[in-house]
Amino acid sequence: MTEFSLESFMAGVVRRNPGETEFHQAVREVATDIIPFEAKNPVFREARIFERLAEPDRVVSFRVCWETDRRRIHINRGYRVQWNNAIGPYKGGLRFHPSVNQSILKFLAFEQTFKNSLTGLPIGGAKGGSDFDPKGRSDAEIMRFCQAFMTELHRHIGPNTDVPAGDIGVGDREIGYLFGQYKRLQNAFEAVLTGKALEFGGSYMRPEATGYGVVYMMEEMLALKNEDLDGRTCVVSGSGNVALHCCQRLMHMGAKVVTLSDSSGFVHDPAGIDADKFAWVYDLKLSRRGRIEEYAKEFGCDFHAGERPWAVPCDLAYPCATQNELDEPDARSLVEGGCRAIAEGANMPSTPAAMKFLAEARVPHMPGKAANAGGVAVSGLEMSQNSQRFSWTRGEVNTKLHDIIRHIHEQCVRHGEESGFINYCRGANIGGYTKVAEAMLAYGVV
Ligand code: NDP
Ligand code: 2IT
Repeated sequence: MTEFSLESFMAGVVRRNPGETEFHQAVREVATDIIPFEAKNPVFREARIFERLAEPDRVVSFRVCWETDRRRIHINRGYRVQWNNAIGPYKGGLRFHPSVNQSILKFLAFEQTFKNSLTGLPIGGAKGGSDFDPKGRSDAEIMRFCQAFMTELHRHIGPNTDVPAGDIGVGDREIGYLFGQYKRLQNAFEAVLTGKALEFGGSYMRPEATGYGVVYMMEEMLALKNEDLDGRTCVVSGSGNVALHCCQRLMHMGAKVVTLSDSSGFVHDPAGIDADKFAWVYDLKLSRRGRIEEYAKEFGCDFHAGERPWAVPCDLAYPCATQNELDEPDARSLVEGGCRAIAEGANMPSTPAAMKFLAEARVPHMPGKAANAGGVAVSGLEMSQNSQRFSWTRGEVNTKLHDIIRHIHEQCVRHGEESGFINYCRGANIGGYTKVAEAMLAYGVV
């Protein structure tokens, strides 16, 4: 075997994917654990499995042309990155945000492959989206954009090929428009998207699944130390689907959530968010699409413009907004403020320096690919229900979600244990890799 080191491998990744910094970051983070793992498992190394996993099956990019209400023509770029379908049809969300580019979608599709494997369900990894900015757009504009986007995307997806869902900027409204257009183009009612409304094939618990799953995961992490959530002070970032359902479940469990944020800043409510405040902010963010600053005005607490919430003292932290929102100084502030565990609702919210600091400080830190897998897991359950043309009750889906999170936690513990500390990030990487690698080995050289 030729010499194969992390640095020589990464030099190749950087050369072949110039300028794609988020993608480099995600690959390096996984490679740091998988290259030594493959060295101990030469059958994978000889088949060059991880090197194959660092290349997507394909990247599709396309023009999306649409008209505003004032009949101005806009041109956006759409993408679908189909990373790996070794263990099931491509599966992963669609993100509509002005920052979307190929690097961000490649990092997300790569991560999704490991996450989906950890769920134990038969789903491969993908991600897609557009640099379209939904902020300030009317419902009619959103509809026209979604229809234009699906008019091209539909030829690349299918219930046994690739099943998209939501992510940043894509919620139930967008999934409705996207599904309506697919159905019209295909002349078939096929389960090609998840996150659908209950009336047309959606699953109970899908809206809640990601945020609730993050909290179920934290409960597993605490249970290992004979602790629970009751009375814990929690810092949450973001105020979208994931952050708000995380907040809701924490409230149910008797924990106190003291922050929420958006891209303009964060609110600090030392009294904690209660049921009435929660109902108000849920409507503000998910129906009225307002700014989090309005929460501070409504409830008379502080708004910190342009800042992130990590300096607020807490017991537990949940980054639920976006990638690289928690850097090393933030991690330091968290630990100094008393934070004793972190579960990530967002994908790759911690920078490499923050991850290193947290590992050295031995803070239990569950990475997004494990902690937020409840969302895609219930998407997988939505696919199962659609295949059966049947739906499970809320309680049935919730029990399955709980079991899946427990199973993911067990895998992370099994593969991440190191002298009295659990390196959850390593556990998630190795646990997620193994099933995909075994399947790829079985297929031969493809
Ligand atoms: P939403 O669009 O519902 O909410 C996104 C939230 O993050 C908003 O509060 C938004 O603020 C904030 N945000 C977005 N971009 C930035 C940015 N560049 N800087 C600061 N804040 C930002 O998305 P979701 O809640 O669905 O997604 C949040 C995270 O969770 C993402 O990382 C996503 O990939 C991940 N995730 C989502 C899953 C799902 O099922 N939806 C499943 C698993 C992971 P603003 O309104 O100002 O833009
Ligand atoms: O990052 C994610 O796991 C998601 N956005 C959800 C993907 C899905 O297919 O439900």
